[in-house]
Amino acid sequence: MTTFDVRADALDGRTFPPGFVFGAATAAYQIEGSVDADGRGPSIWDTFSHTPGRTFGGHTGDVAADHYRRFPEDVALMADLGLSAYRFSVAWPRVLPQGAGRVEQRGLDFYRRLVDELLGRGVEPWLTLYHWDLPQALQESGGWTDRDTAARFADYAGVVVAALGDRVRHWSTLNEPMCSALLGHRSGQHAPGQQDPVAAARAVHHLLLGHGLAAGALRDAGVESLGITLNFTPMTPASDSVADVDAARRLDGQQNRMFLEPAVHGRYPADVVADLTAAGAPLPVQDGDLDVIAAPLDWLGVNYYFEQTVRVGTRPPGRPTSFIGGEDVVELDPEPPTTTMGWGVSPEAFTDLLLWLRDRAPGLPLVVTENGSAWADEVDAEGAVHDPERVDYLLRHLDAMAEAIERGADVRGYFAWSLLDNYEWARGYAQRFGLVHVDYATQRRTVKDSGHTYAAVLRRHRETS
Ligand code: IFM
Repeated sequence: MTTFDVRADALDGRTFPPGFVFGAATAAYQIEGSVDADGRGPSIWDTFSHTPGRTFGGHTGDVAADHYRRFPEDVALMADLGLSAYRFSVAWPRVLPQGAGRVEQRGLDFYRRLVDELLGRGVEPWLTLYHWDLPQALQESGGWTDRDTAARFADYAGVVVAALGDRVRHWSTLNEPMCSALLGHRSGQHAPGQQDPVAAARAVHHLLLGHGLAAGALRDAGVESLGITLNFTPMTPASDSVADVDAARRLDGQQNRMFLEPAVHGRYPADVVADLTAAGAPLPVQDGDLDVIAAPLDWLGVNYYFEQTVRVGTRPPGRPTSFIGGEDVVELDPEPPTTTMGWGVSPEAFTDLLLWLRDRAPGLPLVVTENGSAWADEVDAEGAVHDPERVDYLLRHLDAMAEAIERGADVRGYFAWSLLDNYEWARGYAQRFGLVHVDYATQRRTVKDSGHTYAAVLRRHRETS
């Protein structure tokens, strides 16, 4: 038995349902590089990352993990790890360089080659249409604040499904619309870097409308496994004071329920509607929109990293809130250990979240589409990457998920974030989330201890199910 098998034994007594999908996830702008290749147009992330002062060290996704050119090597790594699935995103500006109109066949061909490589290696592709890289041309006409962008997204979905629908079974519309809308338009930490509550509320609704319209296009093309990925952060009040409890309610409303409830139940939560209206940033809902947004789903993608404790108070200078009307709410620093992102480690909250979703979205299968942690990894003199903190995080979260499954949460899959170290948006390359280390100077890949441990867990699952 290897060291990694021994560590995987930490899950002893836990089994996962037969057919459970174990994979890893990435996103286009975070790994591909080759931003000028084969007719790709610029995205809002090219613009943002090239704007001085926006990202850590001025880092951009220009080269990233060079996956655009190295994808066969990366797919071989996935197969070696024993992954049954790979979640990736398609870059809209590779397919439609101007966001609409002319289709760039070379962009589609790249994803067809990637998908064929995956299928050839027995790795099931899980495709996400939008992981934050809006074509810059659409931003010029308002981006997600413009209702028309939702229709353009549906057109793009139709183009991609026409090209890849014969070989990709699992489709997701959006990744984490909360981040696109609120980090992109309220706190300005993400592209397009706006700090405008009215724009943020408009982006929320148009992203969700785009999801619903794209879901329709995918269904029309015969897609039978369709989801949306939302990022959930459980919000805990720092005290039982009325003000702190209300602060947690408000942030929970915008972080979690504002996206879940329309997508699953076709309604915005009444308290969130009231909060946004009171803040002068109403959701621009038109007749019939919520029916479109509530397009039937086959699964809900769940991204979970940490829980957050909040209280009312004065925010630290230079830390704009991500929430509309959240200027009086402070996010507390978590107890150690914290990841290099500054996030806490709370597997129990993961179990609770999955059980909460079991009750909030009854009958809807859940797929954990992201879960992972960033630590300061280094390749040692023997060429190994020992990342005990990530091994611990991984095993404790798998255990927490198994606990939720035993208690009735219908979880069908788990994708580790991330396959590779990659471009962590505004935090640049300083944050390493990969199961596989990337040396950005040489692009050399090294499987970390966590990658070996995950492979051992997957081996055991195959042997016991
Ligand atoms: O890297 C991101 C990913 O793009 C979206 N979900 C969270 C990850 C870690 O921050």
